[in-house]
Amino acid sequence: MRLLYLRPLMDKKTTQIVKELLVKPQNIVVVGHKNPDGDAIGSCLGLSFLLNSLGHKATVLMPNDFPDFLKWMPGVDDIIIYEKETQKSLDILEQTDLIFTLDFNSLDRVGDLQKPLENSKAQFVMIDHHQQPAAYAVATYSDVSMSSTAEMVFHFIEAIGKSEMLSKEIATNLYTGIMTDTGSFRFPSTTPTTHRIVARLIEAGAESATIHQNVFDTNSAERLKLLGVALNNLNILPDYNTAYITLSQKELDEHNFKKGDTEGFVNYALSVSGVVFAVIFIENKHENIVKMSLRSKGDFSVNHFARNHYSGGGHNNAAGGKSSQSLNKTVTEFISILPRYKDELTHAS
Ligand SMILES: [Mn+2]
Repeated sequence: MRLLYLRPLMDKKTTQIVKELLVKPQNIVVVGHKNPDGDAIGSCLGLSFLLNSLGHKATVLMPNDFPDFLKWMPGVDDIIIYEKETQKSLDILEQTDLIFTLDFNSLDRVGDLQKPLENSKAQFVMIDHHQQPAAYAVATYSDVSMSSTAEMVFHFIEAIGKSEMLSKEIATNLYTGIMTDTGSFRFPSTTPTTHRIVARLIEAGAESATIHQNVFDTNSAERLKLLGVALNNLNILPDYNTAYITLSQKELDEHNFKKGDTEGFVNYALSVSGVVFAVIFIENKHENIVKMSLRSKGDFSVNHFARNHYSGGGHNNAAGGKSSQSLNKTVTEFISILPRYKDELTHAS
C-alpha cells in the first residue's frame, strides 16, 4: 500500500524522463563529489544497488578517497576511485550511457574528474539538495529543502515505482546518508517525512544502532587528541555571536592527521551557548591554502558568506570555503569582515 505521506516528491516530468532512460538495460556510472561524505557515498551506493537490481550495470565512481569511518558501508569495496584508478575510470566512462551525479550540482565539484565528465557523451541525471544547480542534466531532481541526497534517492525510488526493491543494502546506505547529513536527525532540514523514511529504511533492514556505532565509535586516540587541540584553540567573539577554531599544519602533523579526522570539529564551536556562526580554519601546506568549514544556526546564511568571501558555498547552515592567505592572515581578515554582518549575526534566531 502506498501511503499518502510518502507520495513521490520528484515531479512528473523528471520522473517520466528518468523512466524512459531506464527502459532498457544501461551502463551507468553514479558519481559523488570530491571528498565524499556519508551522504555522497550512501546515496551513490544506495542508488547503484537499486539500478543493478533493475538489470542495469551501475558503477560508483568517486573523485578521491573517503574517510575510514565510512568504509564498512555495503558495496564500498566496489567503488572506483578516480585518483587511484584513473585509466580504469576513464575506460568505464567511455562505455557509459548514463551518468547520475549525486550530492553536488556543478561539474566543478568533482576535482580532476571534471574534464572527463564534461567530455563524456553520456546523458546526465542530477539528484541533489544544494543551491543553484547548473544545467547539465537531461533530468534534474533538485530540492534545497531536502535533508540529504539519500532522502531524495528514496523519493526517486518511490517516484519510479520501485519501492518494493528496497533491500537491506539500499536501506543501510540511505540511512547512513540521511543520518550523517542531518547530524543524527537534529538539523532543521529533518522533517516528519525524513523520519517516516527512516522508519521505512529500518523496516527494510537498516540496523540503526549498528550504523551509529560504525560511524561514530571508530575514533582513533590521535583524532581525539587532535580534537583536544582544536578545542583548546577555540575563540569566541561575543560581539558577533561567532566562534572559530584554528588548526595549523604543525598541529595536524603532530597528531598523525588523516583525511576526515577533523570532520565535525566545527560543530563544537557552534554548540557554544549564544553562538550562531562557527568556523574552523584548517591549514593545508601541501595545497597552500586554508580550508574552512562554516556552520550557522537560524537565518544567517553561511552559503552566502562563503560564496561572497571564500570562493565556496553549500547550504544556508553548512558551507565550505578556502583562502590562499596564511592561517594568521585568513583569521585576521575573517574577523575584519564580521562588522559588516553584525546586524544579521546579532539578530539571527
Ligand atoms: Mn548531502
